[in-house]
Amino acid sequence: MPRALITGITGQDGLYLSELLLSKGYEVFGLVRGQNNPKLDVLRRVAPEVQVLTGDLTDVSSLVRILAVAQPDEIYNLGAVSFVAYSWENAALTTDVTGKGVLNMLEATRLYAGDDIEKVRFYQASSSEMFGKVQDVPQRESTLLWPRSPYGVAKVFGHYMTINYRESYGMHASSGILFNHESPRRGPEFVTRKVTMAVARIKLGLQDSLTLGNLDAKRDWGFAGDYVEAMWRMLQQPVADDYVIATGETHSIRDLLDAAFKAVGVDDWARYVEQDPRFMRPAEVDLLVGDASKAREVLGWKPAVGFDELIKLMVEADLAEQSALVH
Ligand code: NAP
Ligand code: G4F
Repeated sequence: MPRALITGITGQDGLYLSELLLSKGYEVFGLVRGQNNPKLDVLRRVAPEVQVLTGDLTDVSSLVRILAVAQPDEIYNLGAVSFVAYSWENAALTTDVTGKGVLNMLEATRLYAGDDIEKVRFYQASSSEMFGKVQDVPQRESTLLWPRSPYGVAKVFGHYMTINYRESYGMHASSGILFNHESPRRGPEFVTRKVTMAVARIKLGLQDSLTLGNLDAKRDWGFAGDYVEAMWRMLQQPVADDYVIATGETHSIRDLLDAAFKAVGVDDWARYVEQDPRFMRPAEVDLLVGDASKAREVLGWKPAVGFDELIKLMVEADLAEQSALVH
């Protein structure tokens, strides 16, 4: 039975990846932060077979201890401060967790592997946010990185450190440069879920309006369930490498509003939506759209869920969740 360790297991991707690995017969260990993590209940409900180990990406000794217990064949480093807007207000924390946390995990992995570096495979959750002020359209693995947020800068550090461990020590370390991916498990602070929750609540008469920031930014949005499959495929390759994972389609926040309100039969959403500078960012990433042809050719990966279907399924999940709360 292969053994996997996932950091960030209580997050959106950690939950989907746990389900995927368990369905493939893996023994799954998850690093969980904090003495009473409120998201642990969801993990226990979704994937009760996961073995929980307590630690923190900023605490190297906890990582060394966890690796000694889990003895993993594969490590998926998904843990991060992942909300871009928050990263300006908490730049040092974001640097410590999202940036230096990757180095901590790589170094703990190197110590764990000892003389047998081939015994373990490492996945780093890199991000399309690293492209920032984009230098190519669409963005691919070779596109120059130009991050626009403390989060993006921290991800660039982790990305290059992962490449450095591959080149310096021969570690099987791969980075997935994942474009935005969403689901009903997405945190409510991210724009897709903020919109689908609000639309569901407006439909149910629980809320009157929705306040957003920049409506013109464009993102390449896919379904998280499809994207964790790509992570796993990367670690099954004979040689480690970096891959863009994306749908190749881009949509604005306005398109997102069209799709979400359409799912509840509303064509004219303008009367429900307000804008507030509070939700604008000091520096915006205007346009993301990825070219995932390398992943398609080498990994045989392609997304199954399209944009309209994704937003509809998120609205439907939020309608069910919000109605259950009131009834
Ligand atoms: P998420 O839902 O925000 O989950 C982040 C996870 O990181 C949570 O489990 C969180 O645990 C954990 N974490 C935070 N601080 C930690 C620390 N100090 N030590 C250990 N764990 C810590 O993020 P996601 O959407 O699943 O994304 C997974 C990864 O992919 C992240 O690295 C993210 O930056 C990256 N990524 C995401 C996307 C996307 O569109 N979703 C795209 C590209 C890259 P708590 O329960 O303790 O908060
Ligand atoms: O949903 P978002 O907060 O996601 P963002 O910043 O693109 O980051 C996500 O994707 C990255 C991959 O590219 C990940 F690495 C990262 O961890 C995270 O998962 O914002 C999307 C867009 C932005 O342009 C933002 O300015 O939506 C715009 N937006 C407009 N109004 C808003 C809002 N975003 C949020 N969160 N809230 C608003 O009210």
